[in-house]
Amino acid sequence: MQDILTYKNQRFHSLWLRDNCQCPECRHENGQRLHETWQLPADVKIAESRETDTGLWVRFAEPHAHESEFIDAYLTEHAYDQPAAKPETTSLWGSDLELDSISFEYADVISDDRTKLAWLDALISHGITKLSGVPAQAGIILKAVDLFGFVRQTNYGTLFEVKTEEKPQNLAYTPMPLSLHTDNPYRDPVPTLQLLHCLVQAQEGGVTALTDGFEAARILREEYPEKFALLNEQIVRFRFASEDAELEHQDTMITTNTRGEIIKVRINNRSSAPFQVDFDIMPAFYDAYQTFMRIVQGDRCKRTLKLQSGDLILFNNERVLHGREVQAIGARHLQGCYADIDSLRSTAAVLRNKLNG
Ligand code: OGA
Ligand code: NM2
Ligand code: ZN
Ligand code: ZN
Repeated sequence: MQDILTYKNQRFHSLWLRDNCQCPECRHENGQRLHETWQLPADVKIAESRETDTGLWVRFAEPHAHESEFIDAYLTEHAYDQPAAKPETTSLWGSDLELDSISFEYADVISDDRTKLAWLDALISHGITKLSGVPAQAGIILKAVDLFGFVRQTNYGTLFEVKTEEKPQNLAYTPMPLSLHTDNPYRDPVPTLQLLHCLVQAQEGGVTALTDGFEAARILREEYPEKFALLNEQIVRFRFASEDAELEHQDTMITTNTRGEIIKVRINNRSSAPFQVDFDIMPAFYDAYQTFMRIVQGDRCKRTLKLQSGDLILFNNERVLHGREVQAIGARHLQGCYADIDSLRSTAAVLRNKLNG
C-alpha cells in the first residue's frame, strides 16, 4: 500500500513522488533519470512532509530513507489527480479551410523566427501548410526540410520527380487524376510528413485536392459508428512492387489510441492489396470503406487549390489526404520528398523556448 499525500488539493502517491525526485542522486544535470523505477520500493512510505516557500519537501521513511523537494510549478504541471485541461492543439477542418491560416511566405519563414514558428505550429494544428515564393529551382525542397528536420530517403530517392514518365512505375508519374490518399501505406513506418514543391504547373488540370482525414474519420464515427469500428478494427494490406522494390505492410485504415483518439489514417486506392477480412465481414467492410471514401472525397471535407510555380505544401501524411484532380494537360513538374514530424515538433519547441526567453 502506498501513502497518499495531498498538496494544494492534488493527491500524489508516495511511489510517484519518490520516482520523480529531482535530487542529483535521482536526476543527471541533463534532466535524465538516474535511478531505475522498477527497482524502487513499491511500498515506500512518507515519514514527514511540509509545504515550503517554493513548493513541497518530503522525507521518505526507513529503510528507504530519502529526501525530495518539488517546486510548486513542477507539481502543478504534472498533477494527475485533477489535471488542468491542456489547450487543444488540433484544429480539424473541412472544405471551408481558411488558406490564410496555413499560408506563409518562404522569404519570411527563412528570415524571421516568429514566422517560422507560426509555420511549424500551423502544421501541428492543421496538418497542412502552404509556402509561397519558394524559388522554382530543383532541389530547393531539401532546403525547406532543413528548416525543421531530416529528409526520409526511400526507394523513390532522396527526393522524387512528380512528372509524366515513359514507363511509370507508379500512377503518380502519369498525367492521370489521383483520388485522395496518404503516401506509402505499404511502408513500416510510414513517412509522417510529405512535401510537394511545384516547379511547373500544368496549363490545365493537375489541381490539388486535400482532406483532413481526422475530420473525415470523426464524421464517419459520428454518423456511422459501426462502419467506423470496421475500419478501426479490420486489418488490410498495402503493397507496392516494382523492379527494385517490394514493399508490404498491413494495418487498419483508421488507427485510434487506447483512449479512442484518432491518430492515423491510411488510405491508398492504388496500393490496396486484395482485402482479406473474414468472409462474413467482407460485404460490410466494403460498405464501410466506400462510405468513408465518399466522405473523404465529398464536398464537406475536400478542399481544392491549384498550386502555382513556387508553391510548396507540407503536410502530415498520417492525417491529411492529398490527391490530384483532372487529367493534367501540358508539362507539369513537382518535386516531392518525405520527412518526419518528431523533428518538426522538436524544432518548434526549441524555437518557442528561445523566443519566449
Ligand atoms: C503523389 C501525388 C500529387 C500531384 O505523387 O503521390 O499525390 O499533385 N501527387 O501530382
Ligand atoms: N511517389 C510519388 O505512396 C504512393 O505510392 C504514392 C509516391 C511515387 C513517391 C506515390
Ligand atoms: Zn532523489
Ligand atoms: Zn501522393
